[in-house]
Amino acid sequence: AYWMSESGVVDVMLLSGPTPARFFSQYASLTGVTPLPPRFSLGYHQCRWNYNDEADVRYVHGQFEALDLPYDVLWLDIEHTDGKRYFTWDAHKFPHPKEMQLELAATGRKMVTIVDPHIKKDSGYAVYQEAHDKKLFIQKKDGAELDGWCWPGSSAYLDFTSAEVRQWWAERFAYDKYEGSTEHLYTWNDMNEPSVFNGPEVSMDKDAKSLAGVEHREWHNLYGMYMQQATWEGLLQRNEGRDRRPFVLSRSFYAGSQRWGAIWTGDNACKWTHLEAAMPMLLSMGLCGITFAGADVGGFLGKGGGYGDPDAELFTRWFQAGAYQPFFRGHAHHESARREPWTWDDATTARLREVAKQRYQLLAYWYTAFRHAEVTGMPTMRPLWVAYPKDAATFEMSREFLAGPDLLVHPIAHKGATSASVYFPGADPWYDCVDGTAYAGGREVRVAAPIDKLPVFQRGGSVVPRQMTLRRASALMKDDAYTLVVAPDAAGGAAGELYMDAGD
Ligand code: NBV
Repeated sequence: AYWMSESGVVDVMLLSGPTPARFFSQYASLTGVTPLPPRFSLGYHQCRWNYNDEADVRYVHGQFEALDLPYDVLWLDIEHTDGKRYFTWDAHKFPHPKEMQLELAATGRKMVTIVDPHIKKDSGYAVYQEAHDKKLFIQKKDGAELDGWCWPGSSAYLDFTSAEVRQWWAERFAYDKYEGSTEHLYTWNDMNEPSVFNGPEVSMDKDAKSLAGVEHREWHNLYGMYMQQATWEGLLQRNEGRDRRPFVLSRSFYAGSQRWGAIWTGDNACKWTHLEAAMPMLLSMGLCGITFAGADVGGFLGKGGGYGDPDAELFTRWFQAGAYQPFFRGHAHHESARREPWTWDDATTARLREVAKQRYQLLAYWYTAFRHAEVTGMPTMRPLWVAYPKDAATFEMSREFLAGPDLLVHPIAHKGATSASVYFPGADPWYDCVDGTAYAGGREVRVAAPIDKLPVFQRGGSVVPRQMTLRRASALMKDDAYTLVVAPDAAGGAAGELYMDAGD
C-alpha cells in the first residue's frame, strides 16, 4: 500500500488485533465510538427532496397512519427554508412549523430539517450578518471573506475547525434562536465536504484559510466532521441540562465522525448495481468505525438525475435490504416520481408493510447491537469474516452480511432473481427467520427468494428479542411485550442479550 499526502506528515498507526473484535476496540480507543442513538432513529425515515408544504407533510404522514405503515421520522430538504437561509422557514409553505411538529409528535413521530454549511450572503439574514460581524467565516488567501456559489447563491462558509465558531453554531439551535423548532426536530448536514459549486473540485480553493490561518488543503477532510460535531453540540445544549440524545445525519465524514451521529452514502442512483454497491460501502464504513450508516433506499437520483424511477420490484428489494442496514431511510431527488410505500399497487404496499414490520420487530435487537457498538466499537453491520475469521470463504464476501451478532442477511440485488445462493458460515445450524427451516453451517445452499421474501437466518446458539405487535412508531412500542426467539446450536444451547433503557 502507499499513501500520498497533499500537505505534510501522514500518521500511520498499526493496530495489532489479533482478532477482529480486538481490532475494533483498539480503533475505537483511538477515534471514539458511536454513542447509543435515540431509539426512534433506528426506525424508518421518510425523506424526499422535497415535501412541499405543511399540507404535503400532513398528507404523507396521514397515509402512513391510514395504511398502517410504520415510520418514525419525516424529513424536510432545502426548499422548506426561506430562500435557502437555514434556520428559517418558507412563510407560505410552512407558516406553522411548531404546530406541524407537535401534530406529528402526538403520534410519536419526529421531524428532521436540513441545515447546510453555506450561509447566504445577505445582510438581512441574521445568521450571516452576525457571523460576518464576528468574523467567523473562512477567508480567502488575502484575508477577505471567502465567497462561494451554492444553493442560496453567493455564500460564506463558517470555520467549523474553530472551537469558538462551533460553539456559536451550536447556539443557533437554541429554541429561541431557531424559531419554529421544537424538541421533536433534529438535523441533517449536507454539502459539508465543503461543497462549493464554483470552486476547484467543487470545493474551496486549496489556499483558503481558516481563522487560525491554516490552509484548506490541511483541513478539507475534517470540515464535515467538525460541522456535524457543532450541530450535535447544539442539539445537546438546546435542552439545557435535560439530557436527550441528539440525532444528526452528515454526508461528509472522517475518522472519528462516528461520535457525532449517522452518515449516509450520498447521491446514489436508482439502479440495481447501486443497491448491490450499498453493501460493500456500508460494510467498509462499519469497519472504519462509522457504524450508524445507510444508503438512500430506492436510489436518490431517479428520472430527473438521468435514471429511471424504481419499479415495484427494485423498490421492494431495496426496502428489504435497507430494513436490515443500520440507518434506514427512503429518499428521492425532486425530479423523480413519488415513491412512498403506497405509490405502486396494493400488493406492493402490503409487502413493504411486512418488511417495515420486520424492522420494527427487531428494533430492540438493533438497539442492543448499538449498545455493544458504544461499549466495544463492534460495528452493527458486519462482514461474515468478523465472526468467522478462520473461514477463508468469507473473506471477500459482501453479497451477504451479519446484521448484529445473530442474523445473516442476503439481500436480493438482481432484477428478476427469485432464489439466492446463501453461504452459511460456521459449524452451527442457521434457521430461516420466517419458516424456521434449518440449514447446516459451512455450506452454500440455493434458497428460494420470491419477491415477498428476503433471505434472513438466525444463528444457531442465539436468542433474538422481537416485539411482535405491529405499531406505527417506535415510541408506541415502549410497553410492548418481548418475544424471545431461541435458536439452538448443535449442542442444543442458546444465549442472547437484550439492552433496554428509556430510549432517548
Ligand atoms: O439538498 C438537496 C440534495 C439532497 O436531497 C441529497 O440527499 C444530498 O446528497 N443535496 C444532496 C444537494 C443536491 C444534489 C443534486
